[in-house]
Amino acid sequence: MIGTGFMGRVHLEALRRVEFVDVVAVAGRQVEAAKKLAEGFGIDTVVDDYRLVLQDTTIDAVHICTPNVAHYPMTRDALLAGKHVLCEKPLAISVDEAQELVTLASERNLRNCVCHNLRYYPMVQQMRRMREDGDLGQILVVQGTYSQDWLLYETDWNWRVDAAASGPLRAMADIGSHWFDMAEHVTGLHVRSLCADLQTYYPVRKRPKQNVETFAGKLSSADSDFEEISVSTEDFGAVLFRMGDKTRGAMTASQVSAGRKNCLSIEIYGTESSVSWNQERPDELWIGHRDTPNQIIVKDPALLKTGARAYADLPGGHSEGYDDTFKQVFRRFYRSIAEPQSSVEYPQMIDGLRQMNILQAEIESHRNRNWVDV
Ligand code: SOE
Repeated sequence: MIGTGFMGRVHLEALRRVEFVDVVAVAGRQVEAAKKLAEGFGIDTVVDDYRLVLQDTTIDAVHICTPNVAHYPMTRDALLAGKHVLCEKPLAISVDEAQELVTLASERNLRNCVCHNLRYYPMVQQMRRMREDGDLGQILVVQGTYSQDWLLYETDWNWRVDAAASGPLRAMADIGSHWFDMAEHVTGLHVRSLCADLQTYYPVRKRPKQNVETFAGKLSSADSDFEEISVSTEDFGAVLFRMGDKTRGAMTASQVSAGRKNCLSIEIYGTESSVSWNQERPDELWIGHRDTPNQIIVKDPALLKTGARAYADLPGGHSEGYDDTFKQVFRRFYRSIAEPQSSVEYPQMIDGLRQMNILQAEIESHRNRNWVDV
């Protein structure tokens, strides 16, 4: 495990639920935090420099849960050391970095995953299987949002705000990439062109003197000492886009939407029927019809299509949520390491490269105020 923040802990907890996988080392620059995390999970090896464990031949794979700017160098070092790599999204901070990682992983025939885990809520897989079976017909419209409120105040801070750690984009890279990955995964279509409008509401934020973990700023005391920091990354983005031949869409990504805690919402309208799903009510799926009553399915394996049922471990009425999606990805990632011929049922670095292409187009479109091909 490389990285000991919010996502490092989420990965460690999910890994403990995957059969036949043991975590044997934790790497983190804040050694005390790394030691505390490792101790809690009974992990013996703790290092402050991840390169110290890459030469350990007993280690098959590494998870990279560090700020975005570190994804490329760490993934590259791990692939060069012959490790399979599961890297948090976004894969990198530029198309060139992402392309190099895709090529390297392919040349060395190493399993590689970008953690777009939100695909693996059971009802998201139900939407995908419905589309594959033709239940939606031809996709006409895709729309939605990924909205949060944890960076609403000028005193809210996290490494994601700082371009030096996050890369040039924030809301669009951090959560917009989840939304577009899901839209492409569920529809089976690719974004072909887009027009983006980004907004930074606080060009100066007040950074608390002490480190603030992801989402933890909401609990910090209001009178902490602050220092004023210039911010170039966006709080909000709106994107018009074209998918496939005639599918059209619109989405927003926001980290300043009061009351939306972690709300990915997607609506897909086809010529036969439509579906709508919201991450804050993950066990429900709305199905829209023109000539018959609309439906709401509540997650129950008995009601799901066979392909979606594989992502529901619990019976109807037993909720499966955010943490469970990581278990579903990791189970399939490690199965593909143990059984190299098994099918790859998780997002790979080629998918991460696609998201970098979309992000690069968003930067260009916003800067030139025009449509850009992806
Ligand atoms: C913060 O926006 C964040 O932790 C993202 O970085 C994760 O990818 C998302 O799953 C939840 O919110």
